[in-house]
Amino acid sequence: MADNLRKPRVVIAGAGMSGMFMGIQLKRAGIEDFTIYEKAVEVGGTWRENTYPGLSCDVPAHYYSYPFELNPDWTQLFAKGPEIQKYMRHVADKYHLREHIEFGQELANGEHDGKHWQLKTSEGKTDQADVLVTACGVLHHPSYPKIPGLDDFAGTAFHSSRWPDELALKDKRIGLIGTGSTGVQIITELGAQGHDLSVFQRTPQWVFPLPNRKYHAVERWLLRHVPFLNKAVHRIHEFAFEQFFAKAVVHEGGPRKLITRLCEWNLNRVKDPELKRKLTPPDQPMCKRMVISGGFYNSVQKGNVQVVDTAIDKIVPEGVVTSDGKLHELDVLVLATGFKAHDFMRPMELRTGDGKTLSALWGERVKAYRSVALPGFLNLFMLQGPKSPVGNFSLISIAQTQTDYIMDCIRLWQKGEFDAMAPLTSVTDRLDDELANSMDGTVWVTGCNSWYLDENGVPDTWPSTPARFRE
Ligand code: N01
Repeated sequence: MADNLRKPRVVIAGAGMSGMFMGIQLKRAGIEDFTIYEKAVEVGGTWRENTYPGLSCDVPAHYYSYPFELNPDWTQLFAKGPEIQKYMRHVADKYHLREHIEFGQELANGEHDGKHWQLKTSEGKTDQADVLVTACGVLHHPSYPKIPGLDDFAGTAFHSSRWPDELALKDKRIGLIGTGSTGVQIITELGAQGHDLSVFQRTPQWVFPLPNRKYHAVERWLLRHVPFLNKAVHRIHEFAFEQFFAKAVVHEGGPRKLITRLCEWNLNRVKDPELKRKLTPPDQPMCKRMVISGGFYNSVQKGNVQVVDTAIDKIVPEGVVTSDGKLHELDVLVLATGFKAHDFMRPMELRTGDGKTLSALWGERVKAYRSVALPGFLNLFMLQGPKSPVGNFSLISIAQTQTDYIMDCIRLWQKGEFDAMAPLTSVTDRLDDELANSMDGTVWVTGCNSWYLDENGVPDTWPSTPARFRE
């Protein structure tokens, strides 16, 4: 780093995929004065926290990879959770991130005093920073269903992201609430293993039939040894994803029609008309987050899986009672009921020098300047913030675009071109309104309830192409 450049002190909240990306970007720019505060005792975020059976990524592994650390050894098209977590730990080690991470410290609050961020963790540690970057993830606050009697259940009940270590399932009667991506992954795995499983489904979802192909040893050898092949495969996956899924969600047209036909074809593989009726969604494919699974319909057609589409009335110590009065006796109850997707870095409390708080700013609705910054909050940047393209493309490529943008800002700070920056309220509001008013034609507003929608029913997503987002 040139000697005449200022040296920033940067604090990052969260050592998941995005926080690690930010740390590596800083190191690549020669900035070593940074700390990542991580509430847990290991890196990986989502991939550390979720350990349920069947956990895998719904983005192809060769695309869900850091572009500077492509992995020729992915074993499957959609990598399983433990394999991704191993990759995250490898990246943290290889890029010497651990020496910058304070584990077991959750950043709880911060105030900008006009010059610096004054920060405090829940554990009482204090710190100071020129730049604060929040990288707390999108889907990390479990959403618990409000069902009467849930606390009275005498068996073991837990949220899908809190799967108990060494839970024995043999000969247990298992119930599962929720049929989003998580529920479908668990059902597919437990169903295939022959467990006695009752699935409590409120709304059926479309399932895109992409089998999770295993890579042959020869393919992995070629990726390891043929120059540039790994990079080419990454680019091909990126291209395919961006031209197909990313376009289909924001424009009506060929890709959306093709995806719809493939989902319908997949559903037609269900032979029993009553089961097919239960599994037929009332909305368009991709209005909710597309579930990708090659094995779900096989699992639910096995005799050990029962799909219950009668509404849940209450939970009693013995199990789940549905509105027809039937008691479904259970030993284990899995709540695959999703996440509070619009909390972002909250409950962290951030405060501007003139006393404005994050809770007040986001009181009516969450908003951000171009997904990364907030009016009044000097030198604060967010990764995966409001209106990030979480419905359009891989979170790693979003993190790449956002960390590039933040690094551009930090470079200007280093050159002394500003001391503190924040977007204007008027510009933030105008851009946010423009995005909110550009959702016509996207699939997210075609009539369904999903975690993409904010508390006002507006998609908290990016209504255009990846290229436009980067631009
Ligand atoms: O959560 P969801 P998820 N009574 O919100 C049901 C990502 N992910 O954890 O549709 C009964 O999608 C609810 O029913 P309904 C992926 O982006 C990524 O499955 O609201 N049911 C729905 O069926 C995904 O989209 C990977 O009517 C209740 C389900 O619970 C996101 O995580 C792997 C209920 C919630 O579905 C979230 O998926 C897995 C109630 N009271 C997941 N409350 C990766 O690849 C809720 N439901 C990274």
